Amino acid sequence: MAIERTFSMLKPGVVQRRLAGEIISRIERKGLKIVGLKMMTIPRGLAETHYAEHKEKSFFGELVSFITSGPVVAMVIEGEDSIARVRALCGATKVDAALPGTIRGDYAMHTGLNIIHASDSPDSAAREIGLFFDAGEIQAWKDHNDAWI
Ligand code: D4T
Repeated sequence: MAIERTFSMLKPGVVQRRLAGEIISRIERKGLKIVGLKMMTIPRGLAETHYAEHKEKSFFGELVSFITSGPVVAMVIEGEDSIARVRALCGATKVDAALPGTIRGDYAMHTGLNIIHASDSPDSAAREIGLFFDAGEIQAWKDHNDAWI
């Protein structure tokens, strides 16, 4: 398995619900490394670029309005097979399919407000990290827990 970097984002509502720490803890406890972290309010243009693949979908307008409606917490997460592993921690996109024990399964009631985003492929991860982070905002740090996790 390769060491990968992936992009994840706690969507609007997580900060308001005081859940940011709890959810970030789940990512850390898994053994993944946070190498980039910032709170931001996403400008409309960036939201439209980020979700460009959904431009023709009926929910696109609501999606962009929601994602720009309040602060998000953007993260770059590093670790073995991290793209698939962060997606697994998040659970299914549709909240009816998101199992208890996953972040969406435990904290979300509506698919349109499904609480967390995570890149779904190496290409998306590279693209999304580049959209949200400058190279200087990402910290490479040595993990001395490697032997234990
Ligand atoms: P994000 O991008 O939020 O991590 O979601 P996923 O990668 O898991 O899923 P996605 O791109 O298919 O959906 C993007 C975003 O749109 C919302 N959505 C999705 C919605 O409101 N209704 C829908 O039917 C679907 C499929 C939720 C996530």
